[in-house]
Amino acid sequence: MNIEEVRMSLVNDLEKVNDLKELNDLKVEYLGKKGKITELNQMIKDVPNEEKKEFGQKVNEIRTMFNDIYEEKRQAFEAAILNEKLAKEAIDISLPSKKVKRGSKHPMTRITEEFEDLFVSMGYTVYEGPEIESDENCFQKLNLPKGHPARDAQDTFYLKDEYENFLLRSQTSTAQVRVMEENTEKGPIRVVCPGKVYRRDEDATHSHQFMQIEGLVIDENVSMADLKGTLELFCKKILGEKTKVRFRPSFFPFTEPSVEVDVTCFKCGGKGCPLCKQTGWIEVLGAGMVHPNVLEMSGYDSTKYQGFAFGTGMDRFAMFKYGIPDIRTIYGNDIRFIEQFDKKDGE
Ligand code: 2NL
Repeated sequence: MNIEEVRMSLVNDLEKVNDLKELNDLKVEYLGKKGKITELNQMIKDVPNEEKKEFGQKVNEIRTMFNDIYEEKRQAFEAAILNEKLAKEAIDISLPSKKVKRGSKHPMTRITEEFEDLFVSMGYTVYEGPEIESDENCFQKLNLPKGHPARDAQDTFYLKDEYENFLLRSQTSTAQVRVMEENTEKGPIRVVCPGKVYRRDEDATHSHQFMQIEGLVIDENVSMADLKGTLELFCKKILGEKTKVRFRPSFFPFTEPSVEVDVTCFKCGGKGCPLCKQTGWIEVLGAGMVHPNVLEMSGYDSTKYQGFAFGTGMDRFAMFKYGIPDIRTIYGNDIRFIEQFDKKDGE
């Protein structure tokens, strides 16, 4: 082929190219070892001397022309490939998103956190013990030796065989016994122990499993006045500042003296209604000064230290606060029940 023929076929061939592969095949066809432009180059030596310069320039022109068109086409093909890939991988952000279902806090979790926050603000720490406990921690260390009649009221679920000395705790006082035992310095204590407890009970207001919170304060010069002040503040913060509180003498084996705490009915304000059985008062807490035997059994010198303790069922507070008529719904795990507490408490 002469120079003009190569130029014509080159323009023609490059025009018809469809993709990168065909383009690169053309490069071999023109610039490869036996390529058309390579052959023109080899012809230079046979051209008469006076024509060499012009011939050589033309061959160079053609090579530059090929390379320019080649480069232009290559970029166009690569851009097309990239665009196709981008189009294929594009994410349609205009699609409506799927709603993420958000869980909600269980009403007992809410009440527990509310109680914890209040006591933490008064300088208490929070301690949760295990739910399986020894007879010793559950009863003996709380002044309820084996055979004590008050054990019957708290009868719970014992484990079998080699674990028969273990039971599901019937009160959270067991955790407080652990706090006293673990305090090797036998120094002051301010702790609340929330958690699940178990009893042999089952009706609309009693469940075999429920939740308690108990508090324990041990220090020098702790008196009944501290107990009254603390519990009065507690009742007002949880049930409202208008709440009146009264203390009645009572009995618990682990406190002496012992009291029961009533508050003015938060439904009728003390006038009398079905909730307070027309008395105007509702019992909410048991409390007392820690029995010297209890202090001594956990290594405290009862001539130096005194303490007060209190306990209450948190389920009852949840039932009052949220108007839950049957305690069993709290533990029924029915999602329709739990969902009703969504976005309550100003969340
Ligand atoms: C109630 C009454 C009460 C206590 C719990 C307690 C704990 C220790 C020592 C002394 Cl370690 N006392 N706890 C004291 C009085 C009453 O609970 O009606 N609970 C639902």
